[in-house]
Amino acid sequence: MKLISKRLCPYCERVEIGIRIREISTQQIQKIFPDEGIFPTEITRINPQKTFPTLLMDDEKDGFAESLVILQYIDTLHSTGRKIYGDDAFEKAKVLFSLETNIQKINQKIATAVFSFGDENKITEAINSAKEAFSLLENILEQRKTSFLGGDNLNAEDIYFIPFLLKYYSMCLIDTRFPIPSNSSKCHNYLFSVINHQAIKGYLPTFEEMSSHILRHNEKKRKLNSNEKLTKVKLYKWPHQYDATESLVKSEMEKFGFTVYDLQTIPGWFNRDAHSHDYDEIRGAVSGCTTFHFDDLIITIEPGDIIVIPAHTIHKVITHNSRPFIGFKGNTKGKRSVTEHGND
Ligand SMILES: N[C@@H](CCC(=O)N[C@@H](CS)C(=O)NCC(=O)O)C(=O)O
Repeated sequence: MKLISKRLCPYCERVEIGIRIREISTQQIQKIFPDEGIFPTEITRINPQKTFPTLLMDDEKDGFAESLVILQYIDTLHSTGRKIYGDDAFEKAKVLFSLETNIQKINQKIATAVFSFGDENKITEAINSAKEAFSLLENILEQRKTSFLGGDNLNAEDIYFIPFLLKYYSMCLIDTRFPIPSNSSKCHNYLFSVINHQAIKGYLPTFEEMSSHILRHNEKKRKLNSNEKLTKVKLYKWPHQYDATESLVKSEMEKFGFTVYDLQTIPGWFNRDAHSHDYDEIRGAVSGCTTFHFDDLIITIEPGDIIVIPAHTIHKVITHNSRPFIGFKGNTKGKRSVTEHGND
């Protein structure tokens, strides 16, 4: 069989841990990491959700997905390792019962903290969620008095949330506002036993690898958000059937509620490096043409055009012709301030 996986994916890590505990050989299940983490189109018929992990049968014509379903399936395979859902139907039912109730709840809370990382609007919710998860986990460990949730070894209950727990701890290396259970807590001992377990140590990515992945992921998210801002750059074309003049452009701009403070002439072939302002900026063209270059958007303005650029939007201004450009500048504050961003 083939397990279609993705690096640093907590759902794939669940299956990875399961495979190690069950001692499933690479002949039985071979792990495949498609290039660039792109889901292979030839198997979308098998898993239209296109999620990792997906398990492909030997003939590669059939298969299924969902980490928890795959975990249950590998528990039925013939192999030397311990079962992860227990040895009989009663044990399995108890594990499933615990998963459906306590464990799912703990995982949801840890996952909330992990997935909201980097979003300042969600920081309080994320911190509270983590605290609640640790208090639930502490209670269960206290009641069961075992090293792991099902006894002396990892079972499906631990596997369910360990990948998320490890991601949480790697996040704490980056942002110290997130709570970590105290050294004397059961949660702390639990984590220590988990990271030293033979199915985990050396197999899952290290905290450092995970935290640098989280940082890269956040950087992508931040860029996406700033692109969203770019789509908010607005261009208003001259609405009249007579030519724009200095005073007409100024009064048109003032209709937007901006203070227009500067009539500027820039020479032909002008080239202004990347910069941004901490206020929404308005520009109105009186004569000539110039061009605003945003990360993924280029806008040329001609006489009468008005452009509104949201605060913190990085842009360059380039005149792609030899003629001077005359235009007004304004903002809601009435005074200018600028942040340079060089050529990056
Ligand atoms: N409920 C699914 C969730 C799987 C999932 O969301 N995987 C993520 C990767 S961590 C995914 O495939 N995302 C789409 C993608 O990466 O293209 C499971 O337990 O397997």
